[in-house]
Amino acid sequence: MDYKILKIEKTDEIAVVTISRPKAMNALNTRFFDEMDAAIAQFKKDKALRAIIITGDGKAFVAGADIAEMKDKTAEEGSNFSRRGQRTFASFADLDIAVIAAINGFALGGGLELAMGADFRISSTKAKFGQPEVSLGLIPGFAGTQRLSRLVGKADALYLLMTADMIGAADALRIGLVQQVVEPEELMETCLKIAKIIASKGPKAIAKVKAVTRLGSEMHLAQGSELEAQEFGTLFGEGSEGAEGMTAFLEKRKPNW
Ligand code: CO8
Repeated sequence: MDYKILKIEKTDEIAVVTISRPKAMNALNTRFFDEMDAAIAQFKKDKALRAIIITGDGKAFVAGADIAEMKDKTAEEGSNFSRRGQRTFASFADLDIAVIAAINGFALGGGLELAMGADFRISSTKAKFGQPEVSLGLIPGFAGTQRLSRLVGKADALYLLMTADMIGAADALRIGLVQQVVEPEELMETCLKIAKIIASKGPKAIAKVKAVTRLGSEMHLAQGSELEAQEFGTLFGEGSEGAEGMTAFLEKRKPNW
């Protein structure tokens, strides 16, 4: 695909995806979702890829869905656009490699929903977070009502969803919405460092720890624990990743995945 909004730079095992429509604060339009679907399909085929960092160009990470494009939708079109976005963000979240959001600026509405699809979020001190949809007479449509309460708990989620308050990076860290806050000039370096750490681990183990954690968090504890036991077992046996990792430890060498 000829990308017009996404800039994709791949170095070794890491892809950096920059959303670049800075004049519209990187607002998410239909073209963005087309490009994102194509990029996800490309990432799924790339067996060398170990991590993706998603960020925004300019002042914003993403300032939400494109209000100008959305304004004249009918009820049915609104629901369809919502489902479309949810599907794209779900397939992004479900990638079996690390997905890191590098939040450089405003992460509002659909932008915060995109960031919440990542495995975790690293924020610049300059970033601002919010779900301002009620100010527009709307509610989040890209699974924000669901992901936010799962990430930060119901009360903090409802506070953000009902007040449309825009919070800074320190408050986002306090409620667990982001995992680290760094100076703007250190943002990409920090994310690349984390991505490289993850890339050095067993790729199957990374895929499984992500899947079991994500799936298990929607299950009863006993069910999730059984899922863990089953997946734990798949990493053992001759030629397995676990066998190589444990042998390498005992032989005091780096594992050869
Ligand atoms: N959509 C379209 N254009 C936008 C958006 C957006 N979300 N955000 C900013 N822009 C545009 C502005 O219109 C402006 O364009 P222009 O220069 O042509 O006038 C340009 O970007 C720069 O913006 P500002 O001049 O406003 O810049 P400021 O620095 O003063 O303010 C803000 C930055 C605070 C980010 C401000 O632009 C703002 O509040 N933006 C809107 C934030 C918002 O309400 N986001 C939620 C959108 S709704 C949503 O995301 C729902 C998701 C689910 C959809 C479900 C499908 C149905």
